[in-house]
Amino acid sequence: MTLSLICPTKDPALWVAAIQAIDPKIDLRVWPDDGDKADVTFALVWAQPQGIFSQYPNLKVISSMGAGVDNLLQDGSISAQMTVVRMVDPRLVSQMGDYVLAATLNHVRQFPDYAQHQQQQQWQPLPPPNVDDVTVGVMGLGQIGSTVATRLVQVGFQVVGWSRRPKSIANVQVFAGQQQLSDFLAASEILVCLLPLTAETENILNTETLAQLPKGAYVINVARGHHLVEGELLSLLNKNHLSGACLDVFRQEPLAQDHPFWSHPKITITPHIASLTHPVSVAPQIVENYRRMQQKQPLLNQVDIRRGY
Ligand code: NDP
Ligand code: OXD
Repeated sequence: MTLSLICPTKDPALWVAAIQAIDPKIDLRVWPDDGDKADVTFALVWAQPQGIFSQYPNLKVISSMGAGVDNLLQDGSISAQMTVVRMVDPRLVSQMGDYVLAATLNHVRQFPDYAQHQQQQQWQPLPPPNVDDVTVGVMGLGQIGSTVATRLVQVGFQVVGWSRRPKSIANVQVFAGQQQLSDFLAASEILVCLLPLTAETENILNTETLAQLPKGAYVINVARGHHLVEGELLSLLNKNHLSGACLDVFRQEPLAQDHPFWSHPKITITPHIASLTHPVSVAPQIVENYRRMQQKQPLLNQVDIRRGY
């Protein structure tokens, strides 16, 4: 039994070291030099070449190196004998909370306005808003979204959330399903997207939904670029229905050199760094799943392939 790392866009060295530090006996190989593909039963993957899994006749477990599995699940070579699992990393969740708090407070305390005033050497105090007068809407209340919502509550924001199924989170008003989406949007003065990318959520941030946000709303997309219809966001910003956006993810990454987002005065962009899986933090769950696979036990953090997350 062999574990192969298939991650052409990541440096595998830290992952290999983190796994070996827990269990040096695991036969660990790195694609493309992973020897006889028939030995490989467990693949740890990120941005794998599409179609690659058909080369591995005995592959049982495909473990995403990240939380999102949208790219992975598009791979037509995942067969019925393979189980897909993903990372649930407390460190990644906490980093995402930091990012969303930074973006919300940066907007609420008008730092972009003061940056412009500074350039013009303008001493111009603006009325300081209170966080408890601002409602933040979190779309997606899973491992990450529910914790982010709680962090926002702790800072003092009013918080509403939206998920597929109803749920209870202290001090968060939760809306569920398509039938409650409009009420959720109408309440969200700052919208944070933390949905997985699925057939149902692709393009969910579009004219129809964004226009239902209150006038002057601010949009933070930290989920996936394909949630957002970029031209429709630009149009609502240019018409002043939206006051700004903070975007960490894009339909095409890296963002094209001539993309209008680079220079738009109301858009802040970061290069898909809102939070990153940390190999040392997730190595125990990888090794645990490898052991469970060997002992034919249920795996941790399984993905429902049909549901798409
Ligand atoms: P989870 O799978 O734990 O949670 C997903 C949430 O979205 C659940 O609350 C689910 O509802 C809800 N949801 C799914 N589909 C729908 C739908 N059609 N309508 C309404 N709600 C829906 O995901 P995570 O919290 O772990 O991660 C979320 C995403 O964050 C990842 O998929 C990834 O794309 C992104 N991400 C981005 C990073 C970055 O650096 N920018 C880093 C890490 C993740 P329910 O609870 O009812 O099932
Ligand atoms: C992830 C990501 O899904 O980094 O983990 O986007």
